[in-house]
Amino acid sequence: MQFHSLTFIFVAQLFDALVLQAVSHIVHTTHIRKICEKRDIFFEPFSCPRERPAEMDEGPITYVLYDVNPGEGFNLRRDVYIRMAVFLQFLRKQPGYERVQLVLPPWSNLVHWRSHNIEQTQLPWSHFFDLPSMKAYTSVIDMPEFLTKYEAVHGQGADVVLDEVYKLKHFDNMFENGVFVDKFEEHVCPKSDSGTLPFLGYPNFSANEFTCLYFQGSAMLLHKLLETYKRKGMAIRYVLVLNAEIALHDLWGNVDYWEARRSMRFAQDLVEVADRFRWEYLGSSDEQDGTILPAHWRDAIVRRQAKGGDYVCAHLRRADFLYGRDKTTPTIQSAALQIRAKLLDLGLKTVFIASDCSRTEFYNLKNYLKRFRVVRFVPESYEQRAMLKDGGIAIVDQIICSHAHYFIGTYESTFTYRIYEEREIIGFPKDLTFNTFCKSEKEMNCEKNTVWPIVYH
Ligand SMILES: Nc1nc2c(ncn2[C@@H]2O[C@H](COP(=O)(O)OP(=O)(O)O)[C@@H](O)[C@H]2O)c(=O)[nH]1
Ligand SMILES: [Mg+2]
Repeated sequence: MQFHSLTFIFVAQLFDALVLQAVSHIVHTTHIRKICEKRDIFFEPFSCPRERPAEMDEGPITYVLYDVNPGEGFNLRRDVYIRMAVFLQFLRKQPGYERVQLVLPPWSNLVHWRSHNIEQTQLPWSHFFDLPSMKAYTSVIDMPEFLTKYEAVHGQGADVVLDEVYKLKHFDNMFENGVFVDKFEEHVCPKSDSGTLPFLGYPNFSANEFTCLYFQGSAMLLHKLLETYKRKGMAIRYVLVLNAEIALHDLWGNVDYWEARRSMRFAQDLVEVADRFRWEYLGSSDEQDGTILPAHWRDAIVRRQAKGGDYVCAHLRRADFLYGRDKTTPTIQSAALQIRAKLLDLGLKTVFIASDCSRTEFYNLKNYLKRFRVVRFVPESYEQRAMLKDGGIAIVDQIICSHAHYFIGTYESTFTYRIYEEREIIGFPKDLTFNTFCKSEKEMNCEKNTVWPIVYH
């Protein structure tokens, strides 16, 4: 009798254990994603595919991802990064955000990238920039690094589920009662803004909450936005801001701006290609030109003694500028005449042309400048083009222009503005940098680009 009841208890317990295991398995397999995503403290230890990293116990982490209007070019995107980086530096000092990380949006088939026979999708920032240098300014991570971190918590190959996505849009009336006040306001999302779009170009990204907002103000207003929608007890929070270009600079051109800007050094591979070209075709090197920079951007000091290589650089923006900005963009002939006048004035014989012009336009330009050397960077092989990509070729152009003795750029081109900044960082006298083409060589007093000189602490 006793033996039987013991057997019964044992069988019953075994049965219970099996049922429990089966149930927990069902919970495990069917709710694994949901539970892990919600980071439920009770279920997490036995439902999440990997152990919770120890670093998560040090306080909540917010990942701020962002993207820019798809039509925007490379150099405006660089400017949006500065707004976000300066904002992040501020945010890191706010309670609860000490461990915030900014995630860089990959570069994908930008409208101006016209080489269709090379692969240029989802390029990380490290392809163009020196990430360790950028990290020395603020907590910024490239997308591949983010994906690795995400998988470490949610399991290998896990789809990325963002907690919140905010799509920003301008208010219809920005100056209500004649004043511009910082504010944001929810509105009903138009059908085209549905949350199912591939975020950042990744089909496996989705969102728990998708909110459409009218937004006006500086990037600092994003702090209020994060606070407004914050939920209690989130160990990790994934937020994506779409159309981040709507958020403005807090103060454009102040010390914070320039610190973030100085940290954006170019990737070493690109610098090497540009340096080799400078040496071989322009006889220019940092030693000769007085353009050596300290190894770390933080060690730079105010200087304006850079001499530059013995050439003029002209950034001649064509393509869409010929339509959108035809009133301020010169013809090839007029640009040639303006370059010629400057070469004669400076007693120089060589001009380096950075341009998105066609081959015919370049041929014509050369014809107008027959007595001078007209040089342009073209990748030496298909392999080099495929390695650099269109974005890398543009950066090589920018580096070469940044080292010229004299620079002249295109009115209202952000490509030109980024070269101005680079030359300010290198330390050229202002008059060798802040020059702008006029529509015609006859009106030398045309409207010029704004001068934003560098400032240091
Ligand atoms: N390689 C090269 N590409 C250029 C040059 N100028 C413009 N582009 C291309 O055209 C794009 C222009 O867009 P963006 O960067 O927004 O500058 P913006 O439109 O001039 O303000 C660049 O990103 C390049 O892809 C140039 O001098 N050299
Ligand atoms: Mg543009």
